Amino acid sequence: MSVNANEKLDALNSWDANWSGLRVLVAGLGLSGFSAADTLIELGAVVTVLDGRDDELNRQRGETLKIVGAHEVLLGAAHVAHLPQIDGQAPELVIASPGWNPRHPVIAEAAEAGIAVWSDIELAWRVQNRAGRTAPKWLVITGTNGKTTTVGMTEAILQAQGLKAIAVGNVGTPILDAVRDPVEYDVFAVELSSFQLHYTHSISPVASVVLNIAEDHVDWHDGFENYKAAKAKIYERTQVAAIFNAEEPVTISMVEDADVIEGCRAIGFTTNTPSISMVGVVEGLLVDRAYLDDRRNSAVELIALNEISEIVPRHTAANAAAASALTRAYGVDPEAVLKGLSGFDAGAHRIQAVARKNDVLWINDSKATNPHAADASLAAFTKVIWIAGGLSKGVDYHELIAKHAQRLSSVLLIGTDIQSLRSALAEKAPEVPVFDITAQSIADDGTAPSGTQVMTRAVRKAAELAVAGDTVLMAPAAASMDQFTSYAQRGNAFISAVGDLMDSDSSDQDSNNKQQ
Ligand code: UMA
Repeated sequence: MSVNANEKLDALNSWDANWSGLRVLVAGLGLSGFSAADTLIELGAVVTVLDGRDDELNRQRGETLKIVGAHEVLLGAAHVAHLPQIDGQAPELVIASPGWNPRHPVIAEAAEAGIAVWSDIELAWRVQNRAGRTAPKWLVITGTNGKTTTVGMTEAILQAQGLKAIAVGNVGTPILDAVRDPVEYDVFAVELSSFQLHYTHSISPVASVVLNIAEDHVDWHDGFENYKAAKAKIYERTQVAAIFNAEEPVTISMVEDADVIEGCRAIGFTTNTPSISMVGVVEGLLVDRAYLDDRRNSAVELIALNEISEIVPRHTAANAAAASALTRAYGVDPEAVLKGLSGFDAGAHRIQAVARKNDVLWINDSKATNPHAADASLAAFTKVIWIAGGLSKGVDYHELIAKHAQRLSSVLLIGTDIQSLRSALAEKAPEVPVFDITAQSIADDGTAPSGTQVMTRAVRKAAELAVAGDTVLMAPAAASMDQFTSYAQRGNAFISAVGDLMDSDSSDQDSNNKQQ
């Protein structure tokens, strides 16, 4: 990119800047792409939208964007082989949706040509500055697991303080929708994925946190080191508190290496007794030793963990500590932390107890889409029939299996991409019976089963195997997209199969009773 082009983009740091005529390619017509394109059209840019999928939904979205003034909408595989031109010239800016990795030909060609590639988050950071409005403050959250829970807790605490706050970003609400909302928000609780961070370059949050780091999305980033580097970007330019996980040294070094704003403090969170400048847990109480003057000698009590929920696994306590550290950095009162966390509902598909019968507990943890998340839920139970497998995203399972082999009664494999899981089980847990439920569900004529059919069969098999004291845990350690449309659909398939099982058990019982 020429110096002039750079200067032009540098000047585009508010809603009121001159975006008019800027040639922008928006890569992706999903949630974030649609929102970015719509915003840029409103700003007067010349917007071409590109998506490899030419389906009904994208055609509808494309039509809508054309009506509001998109320059061109390009749909289908043929269009994504190369960087398209806009009005016969190269784009001046590319907005990349999170699903587009840096090796995608369109993104790679843009980078090669020196064209800036931004996330929708970067665009939001710039355009939130607007004459007559006060830009919201940002509290930003990333990590391999727990992001969505933590961002929800953060939002709940901020709202309990009486602030206008909203959870945005990877959690599902595109941040640009909130920026353009007539509501003038005081604070954004922003969940950032490693993909979004990769394409984000200038945000300066009030407080930032990396909750934890484990192997995930290695395919997208082309390696674990790149994934970590993307996560670490969250700490750059933090103003008040760069928050690390005191139990994960890698997050400490990320804070140490970050170029923060002068005066920014390093604050820890932990599920153990907190040192000075940390939020942590003492005798079942979440306490703050960071945001008080006399932190050498005292601590502020925030909430008893059992007021958050009935079962508080370690990672939930960690998420609550992180959310407290973020919001206290913004200046919320301890009472708001108590009120926000005690009213918080973690939602479905996260270590969700679905049924308990004959001393067998059925748990849906469909949100466990990688080994790190599955590790947390396996650790919460002693004797487990484990339903696992899906789209593995190139991760390695040996460590996870070695750690939990003792607690596995049997493993029921679902998913189509289970080779790495299967070989880790053979090597690290050779005694544990493994059933390939997907293979068993193939029809006589060779037709592949649906995800729901596989899940139903897995649940029935688990019922056959379960004895008193077992937990049937559906925590796949893999993404769902090979057999389902989302982790939610996978979780719902499990819940409904367990529900059917419970119903059929009770009707069996009814007919037995009648016969007697
Ligand atoms: N596409 C292509 N070619 C590609 C990749 C994608 O044409 O190589 C197209 C797709 O056909 C799709 C469009 O690009 O129509 C956009 O897809 P996208 O996958 O980038 O998704 P969005 O709909 O914009 O949603 C994204 C996040 N998706 C991903 O990170 C994959 C959503 O997080 C997020 O909620 C949303 O932006 C709003 O910010 C989802 C997610 O799975 C929930 N996140 C991962 C996670 O949490 O682990 C990171």
